Amino acid sequence: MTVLSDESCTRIIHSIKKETEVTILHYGATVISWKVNGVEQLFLSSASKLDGSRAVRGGIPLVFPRFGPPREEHSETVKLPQHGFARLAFWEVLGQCDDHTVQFGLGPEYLTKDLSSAWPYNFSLIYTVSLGETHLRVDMEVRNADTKPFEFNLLFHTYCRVDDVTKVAIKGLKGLKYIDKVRDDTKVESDDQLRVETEVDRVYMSAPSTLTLEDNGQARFRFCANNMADTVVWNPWSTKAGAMSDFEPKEAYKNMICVETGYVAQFVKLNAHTAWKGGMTIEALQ
Ligand code: TA6
Repeated sequence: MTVLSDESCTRIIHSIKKETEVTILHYGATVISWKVNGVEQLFLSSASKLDGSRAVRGGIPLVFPRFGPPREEHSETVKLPQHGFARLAFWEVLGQCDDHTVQFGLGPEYLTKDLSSAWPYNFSLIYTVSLGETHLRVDMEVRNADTKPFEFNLLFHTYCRVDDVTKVAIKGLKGLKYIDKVRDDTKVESDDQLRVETEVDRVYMSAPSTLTLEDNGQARFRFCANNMADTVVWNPWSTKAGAMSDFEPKEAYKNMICVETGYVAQFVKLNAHTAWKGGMTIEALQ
């Protein structure tokens, strides 16, 4: 493997598997590209800002310490912006752990004053990105270095690239309770496979550790979660994609679907001077 870093990005390039590499933008520690055999696996909007002026629209933005918009009922995180601050900060490159793994770090000292005062805890995040022949593994360690407990959500907000979202089937969700954010309702999934024919924004709770995504009848991705509780599935469809200034080309909602592994329906409570770890592996099956 080769690891190349400049001021803005780190790239891990596979030494044997041709044209297989991952690129991580230091802003947000956002994976912005993952190629297997030269084929891009992730969606990245062509209008996405990569200069640190706003969160990246695509790749794998990191959601921490809260998921979704601020809510009055959770006073600890009510002052934070939507999806928290992890995707809005410049992370430190901690270095290479082995020849295919790089670690990034974030603590309060890397946040703007506004963000650190909105969530005034002493914490550190260690984010590990590891490239395999056909898989990408991401792991997060959350350390509470404070004298009091804190609560957090964490989510790998993964924008998968697909040929045709109307031909996608996500398997493994049957029987799970989910929050339907489009209909503002809670239901139980009755179908063997989730198909996307309109806007979808759902939080599946207590999701199994393995899910698969088929594209046009072919197995395309396998997601394996480690110590994560929930899976979010999101496609904005035409109207919402049209309303997002950083979503381009507008028709590209047909070529993406977010399958997001995380801990979002509940907060993880982390006691003082303890740590928590969770992660996800995505395997490209074609
Ligand atoms: O993970 C799904 C979601 O929470 C949706 O509700 C949707 O709005 C999306 O994330 C994108 O959020 P963003 O803040 O990146 O525009």
